[in-house]
Order: sequence, then structure tokens, then C-alpha cells
Amino acid sequence: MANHVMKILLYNPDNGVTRNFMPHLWMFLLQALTPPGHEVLLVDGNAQPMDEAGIAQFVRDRKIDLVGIGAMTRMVAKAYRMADAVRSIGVPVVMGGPHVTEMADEALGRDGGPRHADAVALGEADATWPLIVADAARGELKEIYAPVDAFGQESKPSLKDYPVIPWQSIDLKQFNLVPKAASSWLQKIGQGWGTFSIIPVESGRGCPYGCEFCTVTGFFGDSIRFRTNESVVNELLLLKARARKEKGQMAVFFIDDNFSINIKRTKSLLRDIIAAGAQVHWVAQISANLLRDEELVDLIADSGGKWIFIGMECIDPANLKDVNKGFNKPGEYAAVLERLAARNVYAITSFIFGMDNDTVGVAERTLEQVRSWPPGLPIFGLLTPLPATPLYKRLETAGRLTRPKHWQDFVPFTMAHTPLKMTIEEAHAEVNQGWVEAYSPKAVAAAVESLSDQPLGYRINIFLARICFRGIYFPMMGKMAWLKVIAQNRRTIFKLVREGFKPGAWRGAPARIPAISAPQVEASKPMAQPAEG
Ligand code: B12
Ligand code: SF4
Repeated sequence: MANHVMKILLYNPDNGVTRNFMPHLWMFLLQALTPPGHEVLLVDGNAQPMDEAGIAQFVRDRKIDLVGIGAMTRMVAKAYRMADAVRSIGVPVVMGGPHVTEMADEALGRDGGPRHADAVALGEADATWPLIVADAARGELKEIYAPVDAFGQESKPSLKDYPVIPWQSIDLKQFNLVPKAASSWLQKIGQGWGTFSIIPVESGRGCPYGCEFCTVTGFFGDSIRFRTNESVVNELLLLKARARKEKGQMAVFFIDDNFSINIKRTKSLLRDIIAAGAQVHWVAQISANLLRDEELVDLIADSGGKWIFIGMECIDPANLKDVNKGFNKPGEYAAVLERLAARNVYAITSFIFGMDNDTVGVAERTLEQVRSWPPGLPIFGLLTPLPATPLYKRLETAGRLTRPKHWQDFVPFTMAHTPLKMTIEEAHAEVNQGWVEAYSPKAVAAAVESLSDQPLGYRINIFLARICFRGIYFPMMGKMAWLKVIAQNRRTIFKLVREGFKPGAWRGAPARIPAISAPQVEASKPMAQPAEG
């Protein structure tokens, strides 16, 4: 078939629990890497819900020639159903992402099950995507695309020639978190809140630490690669300019698995961001041990860092050792969080229950610690054996997997193996207790109250963040669910509104911002620190 110009749809399935607050980077990246001439449409199911009939209709109506679907393990069952619907009307499907990289035979129907994809892109697809598009345009799609060099060796993109993602022109309507009805008057507040999007930006890839439950070391390899500071700074400037133009706000999620894996390089990036005036409010994942460095924490605050995601996992060193994450030191968690809070930076603290040394009461023991820390956003999950992880292999060998293909009948917050010192049901109850108590109206009020020495904006910020984060566990998809939460938290809301009308409520510097410390001696060795995931 002759080479022809194609209409391509990139689709990301919804996660089935809550609307994701942020779009997926792979879609924008592959769009930017598509050879010129082809038209690429993006649909994120979290923002634009679609079912099987819906996607088939969409593909037919828009005369799409090729569909690319990316999915994590937890969304893969939905991804397969959507792929089946597209293939049933004769349009080819390419799948990529962490799950099908490990389970290519499953996607291609080579393991005895049904076939869902015409082709699978293994691993990082930055270099293979243009080849896939070219092959599809010629009608010569192969089954498997693996990133290899001229000698057939696996090759990873260096990220030094990272593409420019044209944020100035990408249609971000589906990712605007401001309700349409409020948009026009919110445009007038401060520098404008008519739109608010959280944009994923990567500054590097890879993590050498191989925590037992994590897919990152296997997928991205243990060599860490960084974009140039210049390319990251330019991306931030582009986002800032767009926000200004539409009288809205853009925040950034640096999706690197450990944004400070090389402290020297992180500091240099943050300094360049500050020097270029490219500060935006940002979130990043950083492991607790790397946050010992006061100068780094100063730079985080000065460059716009607001929330740091810390994979604490648990407060029991024996458990941490079991999952190869002994570099996490629970004894230093409080000091790290205080250090951040002193600069008005707060933490999303992530915990995993159902580890082998966990016993009944783990939720209360963890919550007791959480209550003694500065306010943050605790999140609770269950130890999950993802395909191809060392954890999966260990549990499989020991015959402990109760649902070896748990992704085929995915149920959120449900274990797929039995922990050693508690039952599956007990582990579920612990997670439930974690969420119920950490997000109760009483806990939300206490978090807001603990910032009573801070300007009102900080208290509103923690209130809104808590309310949104509870949706990770408690389905909050419809208006009724939101109204219920508002009613439950009415006392805190009234208090904040009352304060908002007090003279001077919106003025005043935060009480805790410290003087910028003098440059310190580099406290850590680059590349020798554990990462976060
Ligand atoms: C950001 C992020 C999130 C965000 C949400 C995703 C988003 N909106 O971006 C948040 C913080 C909400 C999140 C949550 C979770 N996440 Co997460 N997350 C990430 C993270 C850190 C970055 C993703 C990213 O953008 N990477 C950079 C891009 C460029 O890489 P990529 O997506 O892999 O895409 C490349 C290739 O895979 C390929 N590709 C991908 N899709 C497609 C599609 C096609 C058609 C093609 C051709 C190629 C292709 O091409 C891309 C370019 O090379 C990754 C780790 C990582 N470094 O990737 C974990 C990761 C994806 N998350 C993971 C997990 C487990 C989760 C959670 C389930 C955690 C939990 N226990 O609760 C939740 C559930 C999410 C939910 N409710 O939907 C796992 C997934 C493993 C797996 N096998 O599924 C990862 C890999 C981390 C890990 N620890 O192992 N996550
Ligand atoms: S440090 Fe984080 S990204 Fe690295 S292997 Fe462990 S969990 Fe995964």
C-alpha cells in the first residue's frame, strides 16, 4: 500500500475509580514525536469517559486510521476491551506502556487468550514510534517493536534531544480542572484562575534501586538519563506563557521517579529555573533521605515546589528491608517533613499495607505517626505484585499468588496474594481505616487548624487538596458525592469563608519562610542515592 497521511488516535483508558487530576505524558510525547503530516487526536478516558461503543463510534466518525493505546496494569483490562472494539471495526491498534511491555504475548494473543493488539511497542517508544507510524502508513505494521540499536542491543533514549512539546497550541480543554460555570469570574481573581491544569513534565528517567514491588528499574533500566536544564526551563516558560495568555494557572508534576536522584544536578536545574524566572507551582517525587540537604530544600521552595510525594511505604524497618527499600529510615520521616513545612512545602506521604511483617493495627500505628507530623496528604495502598517485578516472582515461586492474573479482573484496593501475618480481609480493613480516619471531617479540620498561623491561602490549599485526595479511595465521580463531602465538612468551609471576609485576610507573608541559607557544601554524592517511586 502507498504511504498515506493518517489520522491517529492516542487513547488512555480511565482508571475506573476517580478522575485523574493530570493527563498522561506519553500521549503528548508521542504526538510530538509523530512524523509531520499525520493528524494526532488525544483522548484521556479519565477526562472524557468513553465505553467500547463510544470509541468505535468515535473512530468511525473521525475516520481514524490507527489507534494507539497505553495502559498501566490496573487499566489494562479496560484497554483490551477498548482495543477489541476498535479492531472489530477493522482499524489497527498498537499498544504500549509498562504492562504490555512485560506481557506482550497476552496483548498479541500468543498465550492462548484472545488477541487485543495488532502491534506492541516494548519499553520506551520514543525512537520506535516514528517507525510504527511509517509502517502503519504503508500498511506494513509489524507485531513487535523493540528499541534496539544497529547491533540489535537494547537502546534507551538519551533525552538530550528531547522534543519540544508544543504546549502553546495543544488543546487542554479536557484537562482543565476549573468548572466551566466558574471560569469567567475566576479569571478575574489575582493573575487569573479561569483555567487550572496540572501538566506532567519529565526532567529525567531511570532508577537503579530495584525496590521489590516496583517496575521502574526493570522498565527504564538502571542508567539514569537527564534532559538538559535548558530544555526543561524552556518547557516551563512555554507553560507559564500559556497560563498568562488564558488568564489561568498551570502547575507542573515532575514525573521523574526521583527528582533528586542526583542532587547536584537537581540544584543546578532549580537554580536555572529561578534565574530564568520560570518558576511555576510544582510537585515532584523525592525520597526522604535526599531531603536532608537544607540547600536543596531552600531551592525547592524558591523554585515553586509545593508538594513532595514521598514513598514512605511504611514505618516498620523490617518491612522496608523485606522489599529492598531499607534506605528509607522511618526515624527521620518527622524531621524531613518539618524541614519541608518550615518552607511551606508539604508532603504526599504514601504507605503500603499488607507487607509480610504487617499485623492488625498497622493503620492505627501509622496514623498515630501521621497525626504527629505537619499536615500533608497521606495515601494508603496494598502491596501489589505487578508483572515482572521481583515481588511477583517471589510470591509466584512460593505459591502465594491468590489471583495470578489479577489485572484481568481488576478490583481496586484488593490484594492478589496473602500476607504472612494477617489475612487479605484484615489488610483491606487496615487500608480502609487509613483512608476513613485520615480524611474524616475531624482530620481535615485539624489539618486546616494546624496552619492557623499561616495566611488563609495556605489553609484553603490544604483543605482543597485533602478533599480532592480522598477521591483516590472514595469514589467521587458525581455531583451527589461532592455535595455529601461538602456537607460533611461544612464547619471547616464556613470557618474559611468567614475568615475570607475579615480585613487583611488575603494579605501577609507566610509565617515560616526561612531566610535563604548561605550556599552549603554539597551534602550528598550524586548518583549514589536511592530513588523514589
Ligand atoms: C505520573 C505517574 C502516575 C500519576 C498518574 C499518571 C499520569 N497522569 O501521568 C499518578 C501519580 C496519579 C500515578 C498513580 C499510580 N501509579 Co503511577 N506512575 C507515574 C510515573 C511516575 C510516571 C509516568 C510517566 O509519565 N512516565 C514517563 C513516560 C514518558 O513514560 P511511559 O508512560 O512509560 O511512556 C513511554 C513508554 O511506556 C511508551 N508508551 C506508553 N504508552 C504507550 C502507548 C503507545 C501506543 C505506544 C506506542 C507507546 C507507549 O512510550 C512512552 C515514551 O517512551 C510512572 C513511573 C515512570 N517513570 O514511568 C508510574 C507508574 C506508571 N505508576 C505505577 C503505578 C503502579 C501507579 C498506581 C497504581 C500506584 C498505586 N499503587 O496506587 C497509581 C494508580 C493510578 C491511577 N489511579 O490511575 C506503575 C505502573 C506499573 C504497571 N505495570 O502498571 C509505574 C510504572 C511506577 C511503578 N512504581 O512501577 N502514577
Ligand atoms: S526507589 Fe522508587 S522508582 Fe526506584 S525502584 Fe524504588 S520504588 Fe521504584
